[in-house]
Order: sequence, then C-alpha cells, then structure tokens
Amino acid sequence: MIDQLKKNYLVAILETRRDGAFDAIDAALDHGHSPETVIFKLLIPAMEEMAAIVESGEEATLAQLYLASQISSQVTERLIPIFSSKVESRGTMIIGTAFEDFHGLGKKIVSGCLASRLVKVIDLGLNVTAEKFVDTAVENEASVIGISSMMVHTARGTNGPSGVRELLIRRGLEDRISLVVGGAPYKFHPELYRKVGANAWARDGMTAAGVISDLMGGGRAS
Ligand code: B12
Repeated sequence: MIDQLKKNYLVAILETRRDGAFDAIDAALDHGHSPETVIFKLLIPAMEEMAAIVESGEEATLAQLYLASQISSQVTERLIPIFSSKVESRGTMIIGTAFEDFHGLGKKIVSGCLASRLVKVIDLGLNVTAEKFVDTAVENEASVIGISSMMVHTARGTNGPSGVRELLIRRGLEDRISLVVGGAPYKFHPELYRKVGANAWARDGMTAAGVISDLMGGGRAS
C-alpha cells in the first residue's frame, strides 16, 4: 500500500499537483501509517526518484523539482507537529543551511525529527553565516549547532562549518558547543565531516536525532 501511495505522490509532484500530493499523504495516514513512516518511506524516496529523473535529463526540469520541493516542504510542515516519538527535552540546538546554500528541504526534515526528540530547535533558515550560527547559539545557550550543506563548496567554504569551528576556538566555546553537519557531500565522503571541523555528521533525520541526543547527553560522537 505505501509503495502504491509513493507512486501516486511521485506522479503528483512530477505534475506539480499539490492537491494530489496531499491526497496521497492523507491516504497513507488514513491507512494507519505514522507521520515518520510517511516521511521516510514515502516522501523522501519519492523526492529521490524525482531527483534521479531530473538528473537523467529526461522527463522533468529543475523548475519542476523546485516546485516539488516546495510541495514536500509544505507536507513536512504539516506532518512534523503530529510526529509520535516525543521524549523529554535535553537542551537547545541551532540549525540552518550553510552560507550561500538554498537547499532547505533536508534541513526542515532534520529540524522536525529533532523537535520531536529535543523540544527546542531554533531554525535560522537558509544562507546562514558562520557568525550568525555562533552568535545565536551563545544568545540562546545552545549546546549544539547543526549545519546543512548540500553542495561541496558550501560544506568546505570558509563561512561554513570550518568558519564556525574557527569562531568556537577563537571565542573559547569549544567545550560548550558541539558542531554537527549533514547533507549530500557528507554522504559521498563520510570522512569530510572531520575535515570541516565537525564533531559528528548524520545521513538522515532519524540518525541525526540520535547523534544529537547523544551529544546533548554529554558525550562527543566523533
Ligand atoms: C531539490 C534540489 C534542488 C532544489 C532545492 C529546493 C529547496 N528549497 O530545497 C533547487 C531546484 C532550488 C536546487 C538548486 C540548485 N542545486 Co540542487 N539539488 C536538489 C537535489 C536534487 C535534492 C536535494 C533534496 O531536497 N533532497 C531530499 C532531502 C530530503 O534530502 P537531503 O537534503 O539529503 O537531507 C537529508 C540528509 O542529507 C540529512 N541532512 C540534511 N541536512 C542536515 C543537517 C544536519 C545537521 C544533519 C545532522 C543531517 C542533515 O538529513 C536529511 C533528511 O533525511 C540534490 C541532489 C541530491 N541527490 O541530493 C541537488 C544538488 C544538491 N543540487 C546541486 C546544484 C549544483 C544546484 C544548483 C547550483 C543548480 C543550478 N545550476 O542552479 C542550485 C543551487 C542553489 C543554491 N545556491 O543553493 C548539486 C550540488 C553539486 C555539488 N557537487 O556541490 C546536487 C548534488 C545535484 C547534482 N547531482 O549535481 N536544487
């Protein structure tokens, strides 16, 4: 059933039909699937299939992909508040997309998974400078900064994670604030997170929630 609904969702986003996409989501929830299952077994695989279609240069364009991401983003916003796996608050975390990076969907999903586990997530949105990450973490007494980078140059850039690490060192905050990263470049080079100065990385939202809970519990994941 979830596979058929994933196909319906894929067809709807390929045709940029918001109503059709929401119909597939509603049907999955009506069949008793949890919001987490809907995100990880339906929405993400459908987005991945669509991305593969775009990359093959065949049936879909980058503009369609953009609209599909907008629809998936709205679906995610609707599902996050009804996530079932709530646990008690462990602290505050700051999350955002790296400087000059405008890929927001993955971060939004991570944010939702974390909010359902950690209660307080401050989402700075897209295109966030290293200084803004650190200043906001200090203002809000956050113990973790999470940076999403979907492009190699925004993962490696000096205003990205390595810039945050430099500021943490310069301001003597290294023992108080941990740095976690995620996004496509880290999936291709699992050791890249060390090179950019992060304490840990995670390949998806659910793994991120576990890694960050551990960091907030006192340990360092690296
Ligand atoms: C959708 C998409 C877009 C959309 C973004 C819409 C939006 N609002 O988000 C649009 C069409 C706008 C776009 C634009 C561009 N894109 Co684009 N895009 C993609 C695509 C196909 C999918 C990204 C996505 O949404 N995935 C789905 C989500 C659910 O997965 P995810 O992002 O990986 O997130 C998960 C994990 O990574 C992890 N995670 C993510 N963030 C974090 C953070 C933390 C802290 C943690 C712990 C975990 C974590 O958890 C998430 C949930 O499970 C990727 C290809 C790919 N396969 O990744 C290319 C891709 C990222 N884009 C690429 C490029 C080049 C561009 C453009 C430059 C294209 C252009 N010519 O203009 C522009 C750049 C715009 C900019 N400055 O940011 C390249 C980057 C290549 C590189 N080597 O750097 C990619 C890899 C495509 C490719 N193969 O060439 N893109």
